[in-house]
Amino acid sequence: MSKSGAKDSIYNTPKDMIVDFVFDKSVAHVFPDMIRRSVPGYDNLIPLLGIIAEKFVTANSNIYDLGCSLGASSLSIRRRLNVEGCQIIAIDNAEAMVEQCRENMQNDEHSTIPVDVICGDILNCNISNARLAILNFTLQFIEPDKRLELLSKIASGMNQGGALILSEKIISDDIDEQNLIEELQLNFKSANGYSDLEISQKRSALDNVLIPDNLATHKQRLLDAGFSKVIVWQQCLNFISIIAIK
Ligand code: GEK
Repeated sequence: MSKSGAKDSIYNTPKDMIVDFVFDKSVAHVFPDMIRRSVPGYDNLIPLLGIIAEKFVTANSNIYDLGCSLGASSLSIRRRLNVEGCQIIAIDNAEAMVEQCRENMQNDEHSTIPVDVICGDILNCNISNARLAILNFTLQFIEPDKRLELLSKIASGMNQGGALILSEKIISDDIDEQNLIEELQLNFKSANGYSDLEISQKRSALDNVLIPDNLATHKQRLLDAGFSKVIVWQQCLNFISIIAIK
């Protein structure tokens, strides 16, 4: 994905002050490596998005990739899908991500499905004639009190029988479960070569930025937003992915 395939070493030296995490140029540069080494199950999940798309996308409909980063989800869908008249609308509000995402789409010769890569806030975008929407690890970065409104907008703009894929980091109310699963995720990061310093500095940077919900909150909010069926189709430690069907 990233042309360079660069290794994430953003937090490997001590920082005087940890500022809130932002999706800037330095993050875009190492993003594929960063997400793969931090999110258990990510490498398994991405190719399956194409398979899920085949099930839900019908001719002449829209597919939304919300918080697209470098376009991994869009590429997976685009490479798998063979349906007339569809288009993908990929949106991210980080300019550095959008720039690299556009380049990734241009370099992808596997599909003719058009992709419109837009730099913008998903809270302000229009959703219409959708058969598939993807929120792949993006809702967790949206202010909690705006999450229901966003999901309701997606459900309203979705055709009957269409689906939202929602992937998120989750927390558990059961303290033992939370501690165990979190420890295992940290071990996953260590096993992928992150030092204790990198793990703790990144964690502090994400503290106010990535705000996870528990699974029950996700399920109820999706139903409240207008989806009729909510199915967990992948869980890997504290990272889940849900299909919500309208
Ligand atoms: C993937 N989906 O590889 N509007 C638009 N974009 C936003 C907003 C917003 N309000 N808030 C955050 N973002 C991708 C991975 S990353 C997940 C998604 C992660 C964007 C932000 O700029 C970033 O690119 C993305 O959401 C989250 O499948 O870094 O853990």
